[in-house]
Amino acid sequence: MAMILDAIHEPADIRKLTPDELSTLAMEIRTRILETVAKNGGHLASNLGAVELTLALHLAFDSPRDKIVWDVGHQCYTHKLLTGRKDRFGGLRRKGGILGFPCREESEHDSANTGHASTALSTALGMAVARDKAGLDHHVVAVVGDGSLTGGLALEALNQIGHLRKRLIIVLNFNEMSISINVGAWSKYFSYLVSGHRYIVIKDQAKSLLKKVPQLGRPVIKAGHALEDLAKKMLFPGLVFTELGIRYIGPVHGHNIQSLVEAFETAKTYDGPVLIQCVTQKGKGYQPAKMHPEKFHGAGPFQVATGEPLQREWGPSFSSVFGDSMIKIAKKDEKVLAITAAMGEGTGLREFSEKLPDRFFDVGIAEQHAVTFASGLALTGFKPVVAIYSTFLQRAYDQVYHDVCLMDLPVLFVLDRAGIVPDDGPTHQGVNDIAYMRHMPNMIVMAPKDENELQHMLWSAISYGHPCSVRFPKAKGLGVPMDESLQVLPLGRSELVKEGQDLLFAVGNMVAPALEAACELEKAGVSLAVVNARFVKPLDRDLILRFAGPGRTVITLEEGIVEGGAGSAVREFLDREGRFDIRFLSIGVPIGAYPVGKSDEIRAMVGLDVPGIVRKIRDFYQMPLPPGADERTRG
Ligand SMILES: Cc1ncc(C[n+]2csc(CCOP(=O)(O)OP(=O)(O)O)c2C)c(N)n1
Repeated sequence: MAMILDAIHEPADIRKLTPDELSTLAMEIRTRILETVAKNGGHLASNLGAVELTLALHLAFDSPRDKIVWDVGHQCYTHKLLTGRKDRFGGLRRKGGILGFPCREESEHDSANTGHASTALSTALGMAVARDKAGLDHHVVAVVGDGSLTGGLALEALNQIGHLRKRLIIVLNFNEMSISINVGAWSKYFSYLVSGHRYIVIKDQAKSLLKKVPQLGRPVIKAGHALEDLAKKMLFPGLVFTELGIRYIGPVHGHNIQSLVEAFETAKTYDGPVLIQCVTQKGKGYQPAKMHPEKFHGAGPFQVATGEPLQREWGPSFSSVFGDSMIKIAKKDEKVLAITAAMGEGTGLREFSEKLPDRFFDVGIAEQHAVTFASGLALTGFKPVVAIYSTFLQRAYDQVYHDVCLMDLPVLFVLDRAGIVPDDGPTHQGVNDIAYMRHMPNMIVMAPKDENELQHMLWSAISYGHPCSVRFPKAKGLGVPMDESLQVLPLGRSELVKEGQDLLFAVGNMVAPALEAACELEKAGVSLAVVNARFVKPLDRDLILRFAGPGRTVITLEEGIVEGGAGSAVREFLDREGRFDIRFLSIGVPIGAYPVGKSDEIRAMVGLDVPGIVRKIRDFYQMPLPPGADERTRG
């Protein structure tokens, strides 16, 4: 059957449609998103909630002339379908396919590459200032969720937006959710604006009051922004945005295309910043996602009929081992508290939050605040555990340095999604944390080789009494037996996993492939001792020196960037010790090589799978390839 979506090649095509056709198109888009995400995984609930909003944006604005800036960008699937990427949509988040986030290399309609939250307002303001400097007149529209508006960066932008008063349109996609229920005073305020009886009633009263003024009447209500503003100001002295210098329109029904377009058209007439609060529902149109928006925020493949995941997870993930260990640890030490920045579910802390609600803090999408909040707790005797994905903690670099490490405070940073991250593309790769953590003063940097070691590392970190970081990948554990009781690992001591002549010093999840590679290389006459580093800082100096005799080879292996990473740490140490007569190879992720795909596909692409590691080491030893070797092992 012919679909309306088939005839949509660019945003202008939707402007020819009747209201009924637009409603049908919205349904078709929902079906396309649902079917694709059910196969490939992705951000389902947010995208289902933003279909009408995106259609209305492309009806009211003229992209790419007008700039639409998506915050996070996880809700951009409809935008991708409308802007010439419908035929590539089946390859969403797949190797060689299109990204699940805006990407300038894909389309001129994507005005910025994004993936991290709370950036849109700053980017949009920069664009508005640049537009005015160039004497141009297009619109700049930032689309931001109520979750992302809790981020400090967004609030900093609001501060300058209210100050500069540039012509800028902020579309607030309000659904009362971040990934889980949105938290905090902001979120309460938005809810008040929408459902607060007082607002609706007073707004209606204001309108009828205005209508009753004989000289003014209905036309003036539409045109008389100034008067309405005056009335609003008188009636709503607490209207935060208006008082900041940003006009407020709303609340608008976020699934009614006509209401949305009307609001956007009104906003276009303003000569200054304006915020439109659009009320949407996450998961709209698909019952399982509506019922469990947090489960379908970022979902793996699932059955459309039931919403049940296609791949059953066998065995615990590192995240769930972290969550379970935290409950154990909190029972042993009452000073331990858990902090997350809007990622309670993803970091495995949900059960902790239910069992120990008084010891759990979700601060919203506010990584910087999470760290300094932890600092305050640590300064007064608590032992906070800050669980943040590796890529998102980048944002709090200075807080880790200034508020925790310089004061040598006992804060534990638990970096989930460290190393190669599947599906989400460059913005989500967790490859920088070893480099950004190891030069922090007083910081202990650790990575477990398996899930059993993870629980001991967490407990050790609590016992050391210094800033610590523990990193692990988005992956299931190796299925090793779990010890009942928690042990404190000797600080700065590595573990020799396999004897050998030269040293292969592997970090965290690279220990298992290192062992496999070493066994493979053994057959080719290369004898490598495999060491589980455990600590990138402090390094196990004695062990490294044992292998660093003249003419010997030291190889490091980590799932992080080479520059500044664990390999750099070992190399710098050997240099300081004057061991210049060794051969040294550092294997890691090349900077900027962050393709999209499954973790194993990305590892193969950057040479961090077993054949890739074997190839690199064999090349290093300049050994000829054995006959019939896997093609991928050729240089
Ligand atoms: C700095 C940062 N922290 C955390 C995340 C993970 N994250 C992605 S979307 C999201 C929730 C966003 O909520 P909101 O902006 O309200 O959008 P919604 O999905 O509700 O439409 C979070 C926490 C991120 N992308 N960036």
